[in-house]
Amino acid sequence: MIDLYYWPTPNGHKITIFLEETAMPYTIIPVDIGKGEQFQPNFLAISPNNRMPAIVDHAPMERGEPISVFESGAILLYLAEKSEKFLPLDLRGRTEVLEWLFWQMGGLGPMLGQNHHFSRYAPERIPYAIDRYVRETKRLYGVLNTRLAEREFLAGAYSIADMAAYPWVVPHEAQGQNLADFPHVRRWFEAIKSRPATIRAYERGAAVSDPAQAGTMTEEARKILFGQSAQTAQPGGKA
Ligand SMILES: N[C@@H](CCC(=O)N[C@@H](CS)C(=O)NCC(=O)O)C(=O)O
Repeated sequence: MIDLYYWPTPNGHKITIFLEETAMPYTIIPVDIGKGEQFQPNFLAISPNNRMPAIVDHAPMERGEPISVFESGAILLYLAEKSEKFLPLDLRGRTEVLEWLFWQMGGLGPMLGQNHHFSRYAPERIPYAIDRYVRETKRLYGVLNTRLAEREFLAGAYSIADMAAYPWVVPHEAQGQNLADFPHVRRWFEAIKSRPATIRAYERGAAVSDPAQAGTMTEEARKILFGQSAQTAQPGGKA
Protein backbone atom coordinates (compact mmCIF):
# COMPACT_ATOMS: atom_id res chain seq x y z
CA MET A 1 0.00 0.00 0.00
CA ILE A 2 2.85 2.41 0.88
CA ASP A 3 6.00 2.69 -1.22
CA LEU A 4 8.83 3.96 0.96
CA TYR A 5 11.77 5.54 -0.84
CA TYR A 6 14.47 4.94 1.66
CA TRP A 7 18.09 4.63 2.66
CA PRO A 8 19.07 3.62 6.20
CA THR A 9 20.10 6.99 7.64
CA PRO A 10 18.54 8.75 10.66
CA ASN A 11 15.89 10.41 8.47
CA GLY A 12 15.06 7.10 6.80
CA HIS A 13 14.81 5.20 10.10
CA LYS A 14 12.11 7.58 11.36
CA ILE A 15 9.67 6.22 8.82
CA THR A 16 10.44 2.52 9.15
CA ILE A 17 10.04 2.93 12.92
CA PHE A 18 6.55 4.36 12.39
CA LEU A 19 5.55 1.75 9.80
CA GLU A 20 6.80 -1.11 11.97
CA GLU A 21 4.94 0.29 15.02
CA THR A 22 1.67 0.48 13.14
CA ALA A 23 2.15 -2.65 10.97
CA MET A 24 1.03 -0.66 7.92
CA PRO A 25 2.05 -2.67 4.85
CA TYR A 26 4.94 -1.09 2.97
CA THR A 27 7.52 -1.79 0.32
CA ILE A 28 11.01 -0.37 0.58
CA ILE A 29 12.40 1.17 -2.60
CA PRO A 30 16.10 1.74 -1.90
CA VAL A 31 17.49 5.12 -2.93
CA ASP A 32 21.27 4.76 -2.72
CA ILE A 33 22.16 8.39 -2.04
CA GLY A 34 25.89 7.65 -2.28
CA LYS A 35 25.37 6.49 -5.86
CA GLY A 36 23.19 9.47 -6.85
CA GLU A 37 19.88 7.60 -7.13
CA GLN A 38 18.14 10.62 -5.56
CA PHE A 39 18.57 12.41 -8.91
CA GLN A 40 16.59 9.91 -10.93
CA PRO A 41 13.66 11.72 -12.58
CA ASN A 42 11.03 9.39 -11.09
CA PHE A 43 12.37 10.17 -7.60
CA LEU A 44 12.69 13.94 -8.18
CA ALA A 45 9.07 13.92 -9.35
CA ILE A 46 7.97 13.00 -5.82
CA SER A 47 10.88 14.51 -3.87
CA PRO A 48 12.01 17.72 -5.60
CA ASN A 49 14.60 18.45 -2.89
CA ASN A 50 16.53 15.28 -3.92
CA ARG A 51 16.39 13.94 -0.36
CA MET A 52 14.93 10.75 0.95
CA PRO A 53 12.71 9.62 2.66
CA ALA A 54 9.61 10.00 0.54
CA ILE A 55 6.47 7.88 0.30
CA VAL A 56 3.74 7.14 -2.20
CA ASP A 57 0.44 6.06 -0.66
CA HIS A 58 -1.45 4.02 -3.23
CA ALA A 59 -4.61 3.91 -1.12
CA PRO A 60 -5.16 7.41 0.27
CA MET A 61 -8.06 8.01 2.63
CA GLU A 62 -9.90 10.12 0.05
CA ARG A 63 -9.39 7.38 -2.54
CA GLY A 64 -8.42 8.50 -6.04
CA GLU A 65 -4.89 9.03 -7.32
CA PRO A 66 -1.92 7.96 -5.18
CA ILE A 67 -0.51 10.69 -2.90
CA SER A 68 3.23 11.29 -2.61
CA VAL A 69 4.85 12.98 0.40
CA PHE A 70 8.44 14.17 0.91
CA GLU A 71 10.11 15.52 4.11
CA SER A 72 10.18 13.13 7.05
CA GLY A 73 8.06 15.43 9.26
CA ALA A 74 5.32 15.70 6.65
CA ILE A 75 5.46 11.92 6.13
CA LEU A 76 5.16 11.16 9.85
CA LEU A 77 2.24 13.57 10.13
CA TYR A 78 0.54 12.11 7.07
CA LEU A 79 0.91 8.54 8.33
CA ALA A 80 -0.15 9.45 11.88
CA GLU A 81 -3.30 11.13 10.57
CA LYS A 82 -4.05 8.23 8.29
CA SER A 83 -3.59 5.57 10.98
CA GLU A 84 -4.85 7.74 13.87
CA LYS A 85 -1.85 6.55 15.84
CA PHE A 86 1.04 8.25 17.64
CA LEU A 87 -0.57 11.73 17.36
CA PRO A 88 -3.25 12.67 19.89
CA LEU A 89 -6.57 13.91 18.54
CA ASP A 90 -7.12 16.52 21.26
CA LEU A 91 -5.86 20.03 20.52
CA ARG A 92 -3.46 20.36 23.46
CA GLY A 93 -1.91 16.92 23.07
CA ARG A 94 -1.57 17.33 19.30
CA THR A 95 0.00 20.78 19.62
CA GLU A 96 2.64 19.47 22.04
CA VAL A 97 3.58 16.62 19.73
CA LEU A 98 3.84 19.02 16.79
CA GLU A 99 6.09 21.38 18.78
CA TRP A 100 8.58 18.61 19.45
CA LEU A 101 8.24 17.19 15.96
CA PHE A 102 9.12 20.59 14.46
CA TRP A 103 11.88 21.08 17.05
CA GLN A 104 13.46 17.94 15.66
CA MET A 105 12.96 19.00 12.04
CA GLY A 106 14.35 22.52 12.49
CA GLY A 107 16.96 21.92 15.21
CA LEU A 108 18.03 18.47 16.28
CA GLY A 109 18.23 16.98 12.77
CA PRO A 110 19.94 19.83 10.87
CA MET A 111 22.40 20.70 13.65
CA LEU A 112 23.42 17.10 14.31
CA GLY A 113 23.68 16.64 10.54
CA GLN A 114 26.25 19.48 10.46
CA ASN A 115 28.01 17.85 13.42
CA HIS A 116 28.29 14.62 11.38
CA HIS A 117 29.54 16.58 8.39
CA PHE A 118 32.35 18.45 10.11
CA SER A 119 33.30 15.71 12.61
CA ARG A 120 33.29 12.80 10.17
CA TYR A 121 33.16 13.76 6.52
CA ALA A 122 34.78 17.15 5.89
CA PRO A 123 38.00 16.70 3.89
CA GLU A 124 39.81 19.10 6.21
CA ARG A 125 39.59 19.39 9.97
CA ILE A 126 38.05 22.76 10.84
CA PRO A 127 38.18 23.13 14.65
CA TYR A 128 35.81 26.13 14.72
CA ALA A 129 33.10 24.25 12.80
CA ILE A 130 33.52 21.05 14.82
CA ASP A 131 33.38 22.98 18.07
CA ARG A 132 30.31 24.95 16.99
CA TYR A 133 28.25 21.90 16.06
CA VAL A 134 29.45 19.66 18.91
CA ARG A 135 28.48 22.46 21.33
CA GLU A 136 25.10 22.98 19.67
CA THR A 137 24.53 19.21 19.82
CA LYS A 138 25.31 19.31 23.54
CA ARG A 139 22.87 22.18 24.03
CA LEU A 140 20.13 20.28 22.21
CA TYR A 141 20.80 17.11 24.23
CA GLY A 142 20.46 19.33 27.31
CA VAL A 143 17.06 20.56 26.10
CA LEU A 144 16.02 16.95 25.52
CA ASN A 145 17.29 15.92 28.96
CA THR A 146 15.38 18.68 30.73
CA ARG A 147 12.22 17.88 28.80
CA LEU A 148 12.49 14.17 29.65
CA ALA A 149 13.31 14.73 33.33
CA GLU A 150 9.64 14.69 34.28
CA ARG A 151 8.00 12.74 31.50
CA GLU A 152 8.44 9.37 29.90
CA PHE A 153 8.31 10.65 26.32
CA LEU A 154 8.66 14.02 24.61
CA ALA A 155 4.95 14.85 24.53
CA GLY A 156 2.45 12.60 26.31
CA ALA A 157 2.55 8.98 25.17
CA TYR A 158 5.12 7.61 22.70
CA SER A 159 4.55 9.65 19.53
CA ILE A 160 5.90 10.72 16.15
CA ALA A 161 7.99 13.35 17.99
CA ASP A 162 9.97 10.58 19.74
CA MET A 163 10.25 8.61 16.50
CA ALA A 164 11.72 11.67 14.77
CA ALA A 165 14.28 12.39 17.49
CA TYR A 166 15.44 8.88 18.42
CA PRO A 167 17.42 7.99 15.25
CA TRP A 168 19.47 11.17 15.61
CA VAL A 169 20.53 10.17 19.12
CA VAL A 170 21.67 6.71 17.98
CA PRO A 171 25.10 8.00 16.77
CA HIS A 172 25.65 10.03 19.99
CA GLU A 173 29.25 8.85 20.42
CA ALA A 174 30.22 10.00 16.92
CA GLN A 175 28.58 13.34 17.79
CA GLY A 176 30.96 13.76 20.75
CA GLN A 177 28.21 13.11 23.34
CA ASN A 178 28.19 10.85 26.39
CA LEU A 179 24.75 9.72 27.51
CA ALA A 180 26.06 9.47 31.09
CA ASP A 181 25.84 13.31 31.03
CA PHE A 182 22.16 13.09 30.06
CA PRO A 183 20.55 10.43 32.27
CA HIS A 184 16.96 11.17 31.23
CA VAL A 185 17.90 11.00 27.56
CA ARG A 186 19.63 7.70 28.26
CA ARG A 187 16.53 6.22 29.93
CA TRP A 188 14.32 7.40 27.02
CA PHE A 189 16.85 6.17 24.46
CA GLU A 190 17.09 2.67 25.98
CA ALA A 191 13.29 2.41 26.19
CA ILE A 192 12.85 3.22 22.48
CA LYS A 193 15.82 1.08 21.43
CA SER A 194 14.30 -2.01 23.03
CA ARG A 195 10.87 -1.66 21.41
CA PRO A 196 10.29 -4.59 19.04
CA ALA A 197 9.25 -2.19 16.25
CA THR A 198 12.51 -0.22 16.58
CA ILE A 199 14.51 -3.44 16.42
CA ARG A 200 12.61 -4.54 13.30
CA ALA A 201 13.07 -1.11 11.69
CA TYR A 202 16.85 -1.23 12.10
CA GLU A 203 16.89 -4.84 10.84
CA ARG A 204 15.09 -3.70 7.69
CA GLY A 205 17.73 -1.01 7.29
CA ALA A 206 20.59 -3.48 7.74
CA ALA A 207 19.10 -5.61 4.96
CA VAL A 208 19.27 -2.61 2.60
CA SER A 209 22.81 -1.48 3.45
CA ASP A 210 25.42 -2.89 5.82
CA PRO A 211 25.41 -0.73 8.99
CA ALA A 212 29.18 -1.28 9.26
CA GLN A 213 29.46 1.00 6.20
CA ALA A 214 27.56 3.85 7.89
CA GLY A 215 29.94 6.73 8.55
CA THR A 216 32.30 5.71 5.75
CA MET A 217 32.17 7.37 2.37
CA THR A 218 33.65 6.68 -1.04
CA GLU A 219 35.14 9.50 -3.13
CA GLU A 220 32.23 9.10 -5.56
CA ALA A 221 29.68 9.48 -2.73
CA ARG A 222 31.52 12.48 -1.34
CA LYS A 223 31.31 14.24 -4.71
CA ILE A 224 27.63 13.39 -5.13
CA LEU A 225 26.59 14.41 -1.62
CA PHE A 226 28.80 17.43 -1.03
CA GLY A 227 29.23 18.92 -4.48
CA GLN A 228 25.62 19.89 -5.18
CA SER A 229 24.57 23.17 -6.75
CA ALA A 230 21.48 24.86 -8.19
CA GLN A 231 21.56 22.60 -11.24
CA THR A 232 21.84 19.40 -9.25
CA ALA A 233 18.17 18.89 -8.53
CA GLN A 234 17.17 19.26 -12.18
CA PRO A 235 16.07 15.96 -13.69
CA GLY A 236 19.22 14.26 -14.95
CA GLY A 237 21.42 16.70 -12.99
CA LYS A 238 24.25 15.42 -10.86
CA ALA A 239 26.87 16.99 -8.64
N1 LIG B 1 14.56 17.57 5.97
C1 LIG B 1 14.66 16.30 5.30
C2 LIG B 1 16.09 15.83 5.31
C3 LIG B 1 16.28 14.55 4.52
C4 LIG B 1 17.75 14.29 4.26
O1 LIG B 1 18.61 15.14 4.57
N2 LIG B 1 18.02 13.13 3.66
C5 LIG B 1 19.39 12.83 3.29
C6 LIG B 1 19.87 11.55 3.93
S1 LIG B 1 19.74 11.64 5.72
C7 LIG B 1 19.45 12.64 1.79
O2 LIG B 1 18.54 12.10 1.18
N3 LIG B 1 20.53 13.10 1.16
C8 LIG B 1 20.71 13.01 -0.25
C9 LIG B 1 21.49 14.16 -0.79
O3 LIG B 1 22.07 14.93 0.01
O4 LIG B 1 21.55 14.31 -2.01
C10 LIG B 1 13.75 15.29 5.98
O5 LIG B 1 13.56 15.41 7.19
O6 LIG B 1 13.21 14.41 5.29
